[in-house]
Order: sequence, then C-alpha cells, then structure tokens
Amino acid sequence: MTSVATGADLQGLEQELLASIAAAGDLAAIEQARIAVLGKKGRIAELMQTLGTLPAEQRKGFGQSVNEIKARVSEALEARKASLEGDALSQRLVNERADVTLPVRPGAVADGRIHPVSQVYDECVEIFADMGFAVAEGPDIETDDLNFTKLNIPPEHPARQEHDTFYFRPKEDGSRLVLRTHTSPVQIRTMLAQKPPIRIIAPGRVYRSDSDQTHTPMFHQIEGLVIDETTHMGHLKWVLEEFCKAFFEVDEVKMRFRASHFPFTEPSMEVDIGAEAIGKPGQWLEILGCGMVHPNVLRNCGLDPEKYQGFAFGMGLDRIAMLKYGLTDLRAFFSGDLRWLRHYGFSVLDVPTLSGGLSG
Ligand code: 2U9
Repeated sequence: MTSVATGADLQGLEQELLASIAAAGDLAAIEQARIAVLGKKGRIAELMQTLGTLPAEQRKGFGQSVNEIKARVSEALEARKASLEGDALSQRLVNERADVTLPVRPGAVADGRIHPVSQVYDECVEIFADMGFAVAEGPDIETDDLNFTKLNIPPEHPARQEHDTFYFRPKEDGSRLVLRTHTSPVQIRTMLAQKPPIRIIAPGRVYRSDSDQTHTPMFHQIEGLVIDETTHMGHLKWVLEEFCKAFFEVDEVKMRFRASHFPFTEPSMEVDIGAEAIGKPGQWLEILGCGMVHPNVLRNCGLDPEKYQGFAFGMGLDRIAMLKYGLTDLRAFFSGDLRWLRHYGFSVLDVPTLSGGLSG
C-alpha cells in the first residue's frame, strides 16, 4: 500500500525540493530539477497519485496543500532560472567583450584592396539605386540577335564593323553567338521579359577586339534604360546631371550635349562635362552617350512606340574610373599587378554610400 504523507512530511518535502532548486548550479541543472519536481513522473505528480488512497474528508485539505507547495516550488524554480540566466548573460558579456576601437587585425580584411573598377561599379549602383533604378544583369555570351539585330543594327549595318566583335564559330543554321560588345542586350532582355514602367541600369563586362593604351579587349560599361509613357529628354538631362554631381562629388557640374548618332537612339547625344569637376578647369571631357530609345528598338521588343517612350544612356566604367581617380593606363587595370592594386585600390571597409561619402 502506498504510504500517505502527513502534514509534517509535506513540510519536509517542500524544504527538500526548495533545497534542490537552490542547489542547481546552471541552466541544465535547473531543467533537471524542474523535471524531477514538476514533471509527469515528478515528486508533485507522485504525491497527487496518493490522493485517491486518502479518506474522503482528508482529500480536499491534502490536495490544497500539495497545490500550494506546487505553486511555491514553481515560483522558486522560475526565480532560480531567471537568476541563472542573468548570470549566464553577464558571463557572456564579460567573455565576448569586443573593443571596437582597436585597429583592424593584420590579415585579409586589412590588406585586401577593392579594384578601382569594382569601387566605381559600387558607386554607380549606389547613385542610381537612390534614383530608383534596379540593377539588371545578363550573360557575357549573347546571340547576334540580342546584341545587334534587336538594337536596330541589322546584319549588313556598318555599326557592326565598329564594334570589333568577337564571334563564335557559326552554328549549322548559320546563327552565331558573340561576346557581347555592349551591355545593351541586357535592356533588350528586360523589355522582352517585363512591361513598362522600366527603370534599370545594366553594368558589366563587354568585349571588343581592340587593344592600345585606352582600349582593352575586355572592358566595363554601365548603361541605363527608362521606359514608360511620358519620360522625355528633360528627365534624361536631370538624371545625367544628378549622376555626374554625385559621382564626381561636386555641387555643380557644367554639361554639354552634342548631337550624335547611334542606331538604337533617336535623337542621340554625346555628353561632355566641364573638367572643373576633376580639377582641370577650361577643358571638356566626353563621358557618355545617350538618347531617346529608337522606335524600331521598342517595336523589336513588342512595345508600341505610339504608346511607350523613354531614354537610354551608356558609359565606360573604366573610363570614368580613370577620370575620377587620375589613372592613366587602362591596360594596368587588368594586368593583375599587386603593387598597382595596393596603390590604386580601395579599403574593403570603406563601402561607398551616399550618406557616408562615395570614395571615403
Ligand atoms: C537599348 C536602347 C538603347 C545605350 C546607349 C550609348 C548611347 C553610348 C557608349 C559610351 C561609351 C559605349 O562604353 S562606350 O564606348 N555608349 O554612347 N549607349 S545610348 O542605348 C540603348 C541601350 C539599350 C535597349
């Protein structure tokens, strides 16, 4: 027969349970104590099981006493647990303290350098993202159709020669792949895939079979495209002016728009900036080309030129990196010379932001 606890026993049991809780030295021990006391097979449950063996007139009082003990013991458990958690946190705060004023430890983070092209790429993305442009990317190997034909450059167009294209061997059906000669196929892909409004920039590598002090077979462009129903040349001028001020980190910039010609824009312009922006007063520097997207290009992408219109622009990332940071030989950009990178590269920790300064 199960023995039945008396009032004195209950008091002793409570003391014992409270002592076991007080003795728990860490969070694992307190969990063990909780299971031993309050668990399904714990001491309180064990006591409750004896209830049925008591004479009816004692059951109510006994049950009440056990419940009171349970409440007090639970409270003690919670209090002990909270105190141990506090201790554990204090211990972590002591052990994991970091002195953020210490210099960066020697090693990759301190020694590594961001290439000027990567730096300028990030600066441009930051500036255009702030104006609401999304970044679009596409493959380096393109079809002839997306790189040329859809951009209003049909097979026998003279602009194809100017692009010094790297062609792949033609396929059986006569079609051939190319290394993209500009990032414009990225905008074509975007127009084919989504309806206006479109507001994107397309930064990336491009390839032309050309090499001297200012040309390398691989270089970088950033192009932009805005298409909706109302965008006009005023918007184009504003975007480019805001870009130039932000990029060259100056309050004012002189700009000159010269009439030009590209197959994919009409009208087309080349843009010069007053070289005051880079500390060379009196000169003009060509920095980009732009225009309103040609109706044929819109049509080639399934857009009705009577309904949709917009602008596009393109510039050489390497070229604007050279202008901003005073670099003279484009070939050095891609020669992998660590001394050059240590000299002209940027700290990994100086991430370009508009609020914190683009170039640190
Ligand atoms: C679409 C429609 C139009 C992109 C444009 C230029 C003018 C331009 C050059 C700048 C220096 C290339 O790197 S560079 O040699 N680019 O002058 N690019 S308008 O026009 C587009 C692009 C895509 C669908």
